[in-house]
Amino acid sequence: MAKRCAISRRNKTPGMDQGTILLVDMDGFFSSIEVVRHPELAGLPVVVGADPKGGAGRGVVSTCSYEAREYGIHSGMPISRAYRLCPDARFLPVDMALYQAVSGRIMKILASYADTFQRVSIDEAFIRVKTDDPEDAIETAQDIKKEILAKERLTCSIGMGPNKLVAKIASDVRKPDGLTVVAPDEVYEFLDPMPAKKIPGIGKKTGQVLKSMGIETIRDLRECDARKLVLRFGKWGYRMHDLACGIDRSEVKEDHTVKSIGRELTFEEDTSDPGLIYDSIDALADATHRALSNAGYLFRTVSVKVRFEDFDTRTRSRSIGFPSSDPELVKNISKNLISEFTGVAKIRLIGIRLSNLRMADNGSSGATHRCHASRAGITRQTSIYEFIL
Ligand code: TTP
Ligand code: MG
Ligand code: MG
Repeated sequence: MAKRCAISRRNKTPGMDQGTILLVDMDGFFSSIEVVRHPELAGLPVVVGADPKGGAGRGVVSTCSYEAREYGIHSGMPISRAYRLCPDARFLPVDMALYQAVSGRIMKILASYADTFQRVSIDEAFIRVKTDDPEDAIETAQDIKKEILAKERLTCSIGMGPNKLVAKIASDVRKPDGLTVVAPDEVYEFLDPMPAKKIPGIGKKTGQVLKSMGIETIRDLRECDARKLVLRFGKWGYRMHDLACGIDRSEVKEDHTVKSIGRELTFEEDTSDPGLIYDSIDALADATHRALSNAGYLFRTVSVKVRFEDFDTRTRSRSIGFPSSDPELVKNISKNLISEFTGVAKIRLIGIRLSNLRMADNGSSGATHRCHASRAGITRQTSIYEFIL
């Protein structure tokens, strides 16, 4: 239910003059859609992802219902582990076409409420609302929830704040079906007690460095001398400090540009067989390039990702000086990049991602290439589309 913080228009903080920003994120998106399709699953643990094969399955959990989360299951977890945690859960395969169709309808609803609108991912968008009255913005958030529930029978959680950073963090505070409102003069009170890693961009590594500097909470970070952070992290130190102060000047941009297109696969068994690895790179390069062509883009950067048997995950990237649509380049660069990792340890998963994308002039980057991704030895392929934030 809505957390109604007292609203006030006093003490506007720098960087907070953008009106009111909402971040809407659907609850348990893929699994909630499956429950709408199979109403008999309501209230049960539902896991969407790879086939668990009675506990021997490989690949990962895409997402799961909140009932399944009570067993400790979460996105990205190996499906075999999810099976061990709750063998009685209903395990369903990913039906991306359905989720994309539902997402498209939801985005249309969200855009209809927005002064400016920015889709961030398949189930998430920023909305800037054109009102100076916080009560109006709260009413808008409640109307959005009602309309999505009435039309799609799905719930979402909404964070509302003076900028994107605060709205994003607020959206995650109460899930599912939450509404968290942070007024401009409540930003410190809201952010201060949170762990520093709640700030987007502060991951495990940065978190560890901050910890070694005695910084654990956002308040610690805010109260730290920005110069100290700059000495340690360069320009990112300034930005980090701003964010800890709740200052985020990035705008809600009407931008549907695809930022990168990727494909990855998990081997049926961990492997160090160079033949299988290089054949799989060919198949992935074909599949990724085909998705790029269909979406009408050219690429400049190729990245590969490798996950070893112990789950240690590495990435390598190379950029070329011109936008290209050449599938042979994708293959050659990928093979070159992956060669560093073959013969090191057994590999569990590999992936290719194309980024630094440009629209092809004619809206298409050329021929469609065959995808051999369903060949033996490969259990599962997933697609990753990112949108510019
Ligand atoms: P999220 O919004 O991160 O998660 P969610 O909607 O399932 O659950 P929450 O209520 O916590 O928001 O991701 C949206 C969808 O993206 C999710 O339903 C499935 C997909 N996804 C993956 O396939 N793999 C992943 O690792 C993650 C994080 C999400
Ligand atoms: Mg979600
Ligand atoms: Mg999301």
